Amino acid sequence: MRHWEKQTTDLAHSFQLNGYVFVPNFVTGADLARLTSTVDRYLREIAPQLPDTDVFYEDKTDRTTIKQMQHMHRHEPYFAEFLQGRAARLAEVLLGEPVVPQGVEYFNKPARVGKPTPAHQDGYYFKLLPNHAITLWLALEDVDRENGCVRYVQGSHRHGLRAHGRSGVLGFSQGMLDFPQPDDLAHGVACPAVAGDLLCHHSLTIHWAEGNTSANRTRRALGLVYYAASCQDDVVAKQAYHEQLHQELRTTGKI
Ligand SMILES: O=C(O)CCC(=O)C(=O)O
Repeated sequence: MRHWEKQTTDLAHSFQLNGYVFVPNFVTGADLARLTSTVDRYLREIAPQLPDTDVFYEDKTDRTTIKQMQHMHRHEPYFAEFLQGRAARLAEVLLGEPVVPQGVEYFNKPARVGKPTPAHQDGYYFKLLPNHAITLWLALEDVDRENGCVRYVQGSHRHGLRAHGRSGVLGFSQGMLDFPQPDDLAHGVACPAVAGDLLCHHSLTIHWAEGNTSANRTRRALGLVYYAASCQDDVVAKQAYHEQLHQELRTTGKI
C-alpha cells in the first residue's frame, strides 16, 4: 500500500476544507522514470505530428518552446492507462463519488519565455452542474517560485464561480476579471514540488502561476482531469460561453 492510500480520510478532509491537497511522492522510482521517458518520447515522436488544437507553442517559430499539449491519452496508450489507474482512485476519494476520466494534458513553462498562467477556475471551462470536478497536477521535475509553481487561493472553491473573460494567453484563453481581490492574496499559497509530487485541485479553486524567470530550467507537469459522475453538462452556461466567444471574435474582427 502506498503512503497516500493510508491517509485517504485526511486527504479528503483537507481537500474539502482547502479546495486543494498536496500528495508527495505520488509517482516514484522506476514508475517515475518510465513516466518521464514516455513524456520525452511523446515530445520527440508524437508532438510534431499533432494538430494545432492539441499542441501550443510559447513561440510558434521555435518548436522547442512547447507550452501545452492536450488529449495525450488519445495518442499514447500509456497515458490512457495512467488516467484510469490509481490516479482515478485518488480522484474518487477526493470528490467523494465515482468519477469519469476526461483527459491528460501537458503544462510546460520553457525557461525565460514561459508566461504566467492567468488566475482561473477550471470549472469555468468545464461548464458542469454541479461544478464538481478535479484536476490532478503532477510535477515532472522540480518546480518552485523561480520557474513558476502553481498557486492556490485556499478555500476559494467554497465561493462559487467568479467572472472570467478573454486573457489573451494561448492555452488559457479565459482568466478571472476581478483577480486579485485583497482576500485572494491573503489566502494565496505557493506550492513548490519535486518530480513525482501531485497537487489536486477542485474545479472551483482559484489558481494561477507566475512565468518562468529561470535561465535554463523548464517547468513540466501533467494534468489529469476527472468529472464527478453525478455532473451533467450545464447547457445554458455552454451556450452563453459560445455566444460570448462569438461576440468577442466579431468585436476583434476575427470573423
Ligand atoms: O500549470 C499551470 O501553470 C496551470 C495548470 C492549470 O491551470 C491546471 O492544472 O488546471
